[in-house]
Formats: sequence, C-alpha cells, structure tokens
Amino acid sequence: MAFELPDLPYAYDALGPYMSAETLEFHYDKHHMAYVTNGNNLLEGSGLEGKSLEDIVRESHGNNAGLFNNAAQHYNHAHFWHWMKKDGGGNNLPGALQSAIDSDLGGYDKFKADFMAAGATQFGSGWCWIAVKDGKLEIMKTPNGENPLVHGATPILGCDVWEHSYYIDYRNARPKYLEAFVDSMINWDYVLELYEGATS
Ligand code: MN3
Repeated sequence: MAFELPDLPYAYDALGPYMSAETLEFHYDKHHMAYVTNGNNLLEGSGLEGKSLEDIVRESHGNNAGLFNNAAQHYNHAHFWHWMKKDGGGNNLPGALQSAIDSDLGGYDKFKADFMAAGATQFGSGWCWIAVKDGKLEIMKTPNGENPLVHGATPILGCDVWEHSYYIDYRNARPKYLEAFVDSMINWDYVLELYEGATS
C-alpha cells in the first residue's frame, strides 16, 4: 500500500522544553515527509506494492536497500511520534509493563540505564529500542533505518538517535536527549498498547 504521512498527534510545541517546535517542524515536515515521498517512488515497480508496511520492511531488507531505508524509516517515525507525549516519561508504568520490565529487563532503573547506553553507544545514526522477541522484552540498538522487525522481533518503544532528532535542542549531548526522552517524553500508554498487541 502507498505510504502516507500520518498526522502528528500533538501540536509542534507540545513537547517543549524537551523537544522544540523547530525540531519537530524539521523532523516531521522535512525528514519524515521525504521518507514517505521517496518510499512511494521506490515502491512502484518493486513487486511489494500490495503488502503491509511491516512486510515491505521485512521483505525489502537485504534485497532493495533504497526501498528498505525509506520504508523502515517511515515505519519507525510513524511510531516515534506516538512514543512521545506532553508530560510523558517517568517510572509510573501502566498495566502489564511494570511486571514485564521487572522480569525481563531487571526493573525500571536497569531499563533506563541500558536503554540510554544502547542509544549513546549506537555509532552514528540509528535507533535504540525495547522489542518483544519470543514473548520477552529485549533492549536493542540498530544502525540507520534498521529496526527490530528484521531481527524477528516487534518494537514497542524506540528512540531516534539520528542527529536530526536532537541537534537543534541538545547539540552534541546525545545522552542528555536520551535522558529527557526517558524521564519526560515516553508515552507509556502507547508502549503498553504495542506490548499487548505483540504478546496476545
Ligand atoms: Mn528521524
């Protein structure tokens, strides 16, 4: 199916002071839009036109680098906007997430440390994740547009550590951005929704 830029689920200034309107204007209007436009051009004639976005990501991986990069980044960003909200973050985890993070990731504090370390140590552009694999949570990191879908896992939380995601607000201080993401922006209700979908 053709890719479409989804609506941003909040106003451009909703995530201030942790992520500025200027960052969101560039990141959503320019970067995400480019993945959609380029992805649609590359999807045409690829043989994957009728597939779901998830299947296009999985099936283009290793076969069609241009399509993969753009489709995966469209998938990643369509979720990324929902992985953040105004007054988000913190350790008050809804529903089954508390016990899953306790049992699979060693508790909230260890999750926070490991997730931030994954993002901080991803060399160059990429993402850090919580993914569900074989019913259990795992912290992962991936380069460029790659995501857990191509590793047999389902992402339920991801943080974009490409410089375009933080350089306007944090300059080179990627760890400060990661900490603000965890402490003040994560939309745990959306993470729970994806967790329930991946484990049901
Ligand atoms: Mn990005």
